[in-house]
Amino acid sequence: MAGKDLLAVSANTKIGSVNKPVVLSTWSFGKEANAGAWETLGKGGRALDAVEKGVMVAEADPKNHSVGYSGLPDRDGRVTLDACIMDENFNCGSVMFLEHIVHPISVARMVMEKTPHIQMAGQGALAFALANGFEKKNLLTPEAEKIWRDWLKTADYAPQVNIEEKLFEISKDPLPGGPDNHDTIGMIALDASGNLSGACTTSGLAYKRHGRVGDSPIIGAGLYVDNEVGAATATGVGEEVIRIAGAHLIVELMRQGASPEAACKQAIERIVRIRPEKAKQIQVAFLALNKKGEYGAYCLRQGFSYAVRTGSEETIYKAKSVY
Ligand code: SD4
Repeated sequence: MAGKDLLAVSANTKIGSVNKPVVLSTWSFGKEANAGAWETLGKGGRALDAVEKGVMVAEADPKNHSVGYSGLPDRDGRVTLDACIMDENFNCGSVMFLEHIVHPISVARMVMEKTPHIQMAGQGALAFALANGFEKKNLLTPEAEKIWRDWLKTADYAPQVNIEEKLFEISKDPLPGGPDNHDTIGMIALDASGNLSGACTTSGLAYKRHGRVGDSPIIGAGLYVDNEVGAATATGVGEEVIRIAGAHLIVELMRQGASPEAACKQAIERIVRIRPEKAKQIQVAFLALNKKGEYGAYCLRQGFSYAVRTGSEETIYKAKSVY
């Protein structure tokens, strides 16, 4: 990432008028995804279309080993994907534990629009996708497979009480590409009509147990949108996000008057309060946007950045952190 556009602040200040359209995404790779979203938002298009198109950029990127195609696999070598999407009318759709599909976000949207359901998982979700024209593809690229095979050399498959602790210690077990290349993309947007939507998509924690599902496809945890109030999304260790229903919590805090950054901070502080020891060892980050187009973020550990696009301006911010 270019150092010059990495600002050590984490909230905009345009209060009193609505800052729209605007789109923000987790991590610095969100910059390319925002550009994808801007093709829709910049023309006055709908936030829902923008966030779907935007995160598809990350899902298809072979250099991104944490989302979609070329995501790092679970410990059995299987790439399993989680994604969800939510619009301005509380419509939402989700897929989890989905294999072989490059764009899980579009399957999630199809669940939302073509079924009476919200969540679909595993083989059933795959069958639904294939029946609706999605193509089956091997998502494990040679590069991701090599990274996994290198991990296997030291991986301990024997069941242990604290094996998850070991896997979650991001700082001790950095993934290739550095600290900005290991996580979910969550994207939230406010369109020219003043409507909010969001999308969240991931291959989840690398080397997770086969069948593990994180926060990213859980409405209210990895993503939540209330068009009267705002939207929030999450990245990091999903178990801790689910435990506090993170994205929903942040939206409710904004409803009570908190700024986006203050709401994210309170959610992070709740994680610290309920799991103080674990909180020191993992990363969780939240990103929020309110109805006025104000945005902000907060994270547990230093190192979380996020990308914001407003008009022709594209900025990568570094979020404030507890540790
Ligand atoms: C998850 N929040 O599955 C997602 C992404 C992740 O390290 O694994 N981040 O928990």
